[in-house]
Amino acid sequence: MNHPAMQGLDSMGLNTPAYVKNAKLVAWVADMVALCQPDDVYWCDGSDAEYQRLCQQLVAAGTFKKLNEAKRPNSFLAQSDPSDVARVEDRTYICSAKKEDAGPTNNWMAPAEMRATLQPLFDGCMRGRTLYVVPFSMGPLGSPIAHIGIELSDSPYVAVNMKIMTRMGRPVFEVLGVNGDFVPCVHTVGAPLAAGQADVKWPCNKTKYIVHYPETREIWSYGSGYGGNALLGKKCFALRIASNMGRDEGWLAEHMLILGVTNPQGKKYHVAAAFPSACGKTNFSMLVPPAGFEGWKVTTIGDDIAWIKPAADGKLYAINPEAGYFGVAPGTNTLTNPNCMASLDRDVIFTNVALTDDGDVWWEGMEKDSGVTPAHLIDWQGKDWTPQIAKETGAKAAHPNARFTVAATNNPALDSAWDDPKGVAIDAFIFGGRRSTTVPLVTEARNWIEGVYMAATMGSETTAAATGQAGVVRRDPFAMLPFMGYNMSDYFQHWLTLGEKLAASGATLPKIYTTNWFRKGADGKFVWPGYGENMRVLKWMIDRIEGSSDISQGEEHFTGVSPRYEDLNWTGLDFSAEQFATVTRMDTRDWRQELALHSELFQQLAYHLPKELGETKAALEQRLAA
Ligand code: SAT
Ligand code: MN
Repeated sequence: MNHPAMQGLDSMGLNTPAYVKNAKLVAWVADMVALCQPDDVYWCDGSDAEYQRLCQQLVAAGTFKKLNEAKRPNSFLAQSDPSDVARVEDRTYICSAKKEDAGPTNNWMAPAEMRATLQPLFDGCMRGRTLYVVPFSMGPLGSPIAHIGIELSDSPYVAVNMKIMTRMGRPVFEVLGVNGDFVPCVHTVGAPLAAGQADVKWPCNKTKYIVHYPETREIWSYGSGYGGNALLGKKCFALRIASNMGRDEGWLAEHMLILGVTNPQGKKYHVAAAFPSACGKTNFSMLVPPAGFEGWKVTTIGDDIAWIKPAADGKLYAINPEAGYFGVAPGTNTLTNPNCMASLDRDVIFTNVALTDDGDVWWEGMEKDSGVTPAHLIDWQGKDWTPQIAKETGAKAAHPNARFTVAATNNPALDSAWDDPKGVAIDAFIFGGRRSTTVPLVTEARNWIEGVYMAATMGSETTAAATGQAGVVRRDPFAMLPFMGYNMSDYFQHWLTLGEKLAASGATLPKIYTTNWFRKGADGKFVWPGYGENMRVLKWMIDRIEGSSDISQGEEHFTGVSPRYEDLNWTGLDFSAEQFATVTRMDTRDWRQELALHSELFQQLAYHLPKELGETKAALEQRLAA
């Protein structure tokens, strides 16, 4: 190795620890240091002492507020720049060599052109700051399903969040060894400091780029310090880059929670469920079975991302590549998600929630727990907030996309196999959109191809998890629209091919369901109670998987099989047949419009669209006409 980095590490100020032996890694860090010109380089070891030190440093810098130790031990609040509060989909790029390989749903720029664009932005971008080398494993260290990434970031906020969200620290270098491979992830807030210039609480840049080079498996992120824009193990690696790895290697990287559900006889099932951002994946993954479901238990393997690989036994095994939850705070309370609230008792980083006068946190929805709204708060923008101000101006105390970062091990409902390198065998997939009309509570696909069709054509109303207008219906295939790392139609084909292979091996394929918890009544209010009550739907799915129960029949209609009122267990819930009809009704006129939107989607995705999907649509249209 003739790279300057290997000749005079110390003279270049890389501070490389002696235990780091990977020449490719050191050479890359040297290159990035030369480009970004940080004042210092710090290699994270992932220790608790380091976490505490960095948090103290963030407190001193004004980025973190230490919360009241008696009320919320070992917890901090960050309030971001008001312009940096969510993922920026219009600034997110898949820079494959060929435009067709990024596909019509992604922003694309030729790699050389993007590199030329980013070069001047990254040149000196970390001046006056420390570059943190953040080694992390997505998935249990050393698991055959896991992969390693190294994030270089000038944000200590990123370093401490990555400590919670991933297996981060020194053991990663051991797995990496001398020749091991890693996904290089470079992140900067894009706010270099001149000599003597004071820093701001939340440095970021108006210009933002979230860039992926799928062929070389690189991630470059510029200008944002928030969530999925900056914690590059999450959406950038575990979904956009990993979807490319999965296509090449025959596995799936999905925007799915993973849960275990155990029946009163002790039999356990595993379900992976895809919902768009901020549609309740965390809540579903921590579901507490309601009255009428005594003896049932739901346990969490993951709340956001699943890596799923076929094994020799013909089953699909899933791991959660993450180690923590970056969940939406507003709306979370002991009624909607008691396990989550218990997880948040201590050791949490909160971002963009409100601060109470006694040094604790608050967000909209918490009043349902205590019955009262605090008389005074500091809102997420650092301004005074009172119920009166909220009434007059509509100001929210917490940003609608305010988040908590917390370790999975804080979750009282954590599954005993959550960290198992083998993963868990999946019995069913669920795809759930947020739709106020048209789509019924739950439908089982008749077969794998129809299931892929349902997932591919899923629509959903947008949420605050992305900047832009919330509440607009858009097609969100597999809940992967913002996270797909290659051409969407090739991804549909990947799912079809996987199903074909599994079927050919004689395996029983997981069943595929679609759900919609979000149908509204004439009064504009949600009809289905959701949250824990979703257990009623989950149990019906398990009845269907078992195929033995006498209430498992359901009723076939033109898109699949749905339960009749009498097929669900209603013990403990007052929900009338009429209300049930409101959330399950299939209106022919609505569905004609819906299928027209599927046609529109298929036109957009025409390049490489699998012919099976067109055929399935034609069959649907025929059944609808009949
Ligand atoms: O900001 S994140 O991308 O991590 C959250 C989300 O959109 O699901
Ligand atoms: Mn998500």
